[in-house]
Amino acid sequence: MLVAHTAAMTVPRFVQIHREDSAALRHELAQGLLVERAMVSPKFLYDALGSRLFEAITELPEYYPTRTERAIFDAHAAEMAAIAGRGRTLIDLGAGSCEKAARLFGALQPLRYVAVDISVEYLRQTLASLQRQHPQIEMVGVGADFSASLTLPPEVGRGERLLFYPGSSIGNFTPDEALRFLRQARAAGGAGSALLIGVDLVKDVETLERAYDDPLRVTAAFNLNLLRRLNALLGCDARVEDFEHVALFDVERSRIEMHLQARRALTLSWPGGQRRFAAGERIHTENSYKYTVEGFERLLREAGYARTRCWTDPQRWFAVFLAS
Ligand code: AVI
Repeated sequence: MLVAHTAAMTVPRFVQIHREDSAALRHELAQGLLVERAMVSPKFLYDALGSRLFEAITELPEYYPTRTERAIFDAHAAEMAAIAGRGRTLIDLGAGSCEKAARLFGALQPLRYVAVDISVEYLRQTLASLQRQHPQIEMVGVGADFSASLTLPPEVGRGERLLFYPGSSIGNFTPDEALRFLRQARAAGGAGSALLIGVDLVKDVETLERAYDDPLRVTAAFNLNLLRRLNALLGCDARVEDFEHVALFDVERSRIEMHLQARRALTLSWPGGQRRFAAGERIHTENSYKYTVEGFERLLREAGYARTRCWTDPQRWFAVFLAS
């Protein structure tokens, strides 16, 4: 009996609640290309190659968010855990390699770790090896697309929940979408839950633009890879060499915008459609909003979080909020 129980505790469980609908994806891509200001959702940046390129971006000296957030967690994890409470169910939204959450296991001592990512397949190997290192933590992998709506399956269990959303992924939503997401996170957490979230802050334009247009051109490759996805998913005939990567900070909207800009006049064609681009015309591929501490606190309050704590780095480049 004891053996069976131990075995059950050391094997992660998996549940896939998101199914890819390729017809819907094709429709979404075609619609985006046909509007006046062509756009493609940033979710299409993350195929296997795109995810690897993003991992490489996080190691660039110019891309300060990852290492700045890590330093904030390293310096303040014990205090965060003391406020959030130990022994919770830690729900990692967009877990990826699970590395960020795993670094907090020592401080937070979660009873259960729920890693949510769009593909459960991506989580299988990572969770299996993480489970071996932390046999005392019950682990669940959930394949879900929470960019549209955040609903958690019953496998998450009933314990008090700490939702974890690091990396300033909230910045890839518009402020309205961010507010909706924060409200949904509150509802998904339930009574007594808390949210630990990383947010990139407004800073000088040069630092911001270099972070999204690095001299090694890794971010350019990450952005241009979207054309390969257009070809694979939509049957489009885009040529990577016909476009260039553009990343600019819009001060008024407080966001980095990434675009793919046509180097010459060209036409993109796919089964059932086509779109002409003049030289210099762009496809908008991503927004990355930058907040002030006060602005994000306001958003948290509007979403219904009554108590917030915030930690930043000495330069105030990045902030981690604990909201309950
Ligand atoms: C995932 N997300 C928070 C990144 C960001 O900074 O907005 C994506 C990214 N795009 C270009 N570089 C990194």
